[in-house]
Amino acid sequence: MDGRDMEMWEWCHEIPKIELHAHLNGSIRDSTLLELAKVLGEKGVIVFEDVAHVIMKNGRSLPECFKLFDLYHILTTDHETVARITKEVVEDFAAENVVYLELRTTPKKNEAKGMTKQSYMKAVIDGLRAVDTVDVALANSDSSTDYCLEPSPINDTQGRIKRKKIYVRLLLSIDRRETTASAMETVDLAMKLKDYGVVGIDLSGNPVVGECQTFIPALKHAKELGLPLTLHCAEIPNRKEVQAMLGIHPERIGHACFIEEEEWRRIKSAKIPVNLLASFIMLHPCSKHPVVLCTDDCGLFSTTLSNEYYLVASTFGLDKGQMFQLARSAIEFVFADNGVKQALRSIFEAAESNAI
Ligand code: 6MZ
Repeated sequence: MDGRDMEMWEWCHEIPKIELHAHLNGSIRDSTLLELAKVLGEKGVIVFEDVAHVIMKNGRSLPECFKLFDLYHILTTDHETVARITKEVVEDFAAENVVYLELRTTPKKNEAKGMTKQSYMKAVIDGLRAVDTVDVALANSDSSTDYCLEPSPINDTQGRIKRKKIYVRLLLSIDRRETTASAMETVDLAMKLKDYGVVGIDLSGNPVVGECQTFIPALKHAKELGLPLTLHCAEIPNRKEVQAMLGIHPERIGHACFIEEEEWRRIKSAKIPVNLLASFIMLHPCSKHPVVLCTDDCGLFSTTLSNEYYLVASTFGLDKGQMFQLARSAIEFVFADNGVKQALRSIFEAAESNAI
């Protein structure tokens, strides 16, 4: 990287950013995964050496990613670990100046560990409460049970009070492997947890698995309850499914790698925002269609949101003004309420004169 590239890389780190597509278990630090694998290796549950080199590998195919998720889920089966990874993931995003994070995760049942979907989510919320390197603004600001966790301030090296603040909202994911009943349970749980910052439903999982008629009823149920939807759409070619998904009018879609001309017309005329990673960018980031840059799985893909911004800036030759506008435009597509949107507008406004 030459000096100019380095300056742009640092600038991408410094500007405020909004992350709308991050999977909890895909965002775990490698160091944490290795530590968890070591413990399970010592207990004889896994062979540490086999797992360590899989964790550290770079450049994975999509099927390899889904094999790896099965491993991650073995490493993160208990409530304490779920709380720990949540805390770390939020702290990592805040450290690179993400000011609003919509973190998605699949509520999991694990009878052997006494885990229900609800207790899994309680562990996630406990993890958010345990964050101590930044202030976390949780829950909807207009809700009666709103709380903003503001631990006592810390000092920087010059003794000035300096704390970052991050707004965090949660999306509950339905895994494509689930039954309709299990998917319905997730939607009902999301409604129950609205006061704890749950703002919508995601559909994700291995795109070669599952049939849309299994999960469409649960997605429609979410719609009827007023929960916004963000769907993994067209990660592989599947025209029938793309049409069924567009038929339920999702608020956002992710990936959109294999979309036919006619479906693009529908997506564009309905102005459905698309979440993209730099390496899978299917639309020009400055096209009129709403695009939001995201990491998806920053642990799995060994990336950061700042890095995705840098890659887009260098690939498309965008200047700071265009990149800042790209970052700011994501405000309009967050699932949080207007109070949060307004707060985010102020954050970007305050940062603009320094940034450009
Ligand atoms: C589809 C993905 C995904 O929910 O256990 N997930 N689903 N496409 C992707 N692109 C690579 N990346 C992650 O986080 C991990 C789960 O998120 C979904 C998968 O279902 C994976 O098991 P949670 O926190």
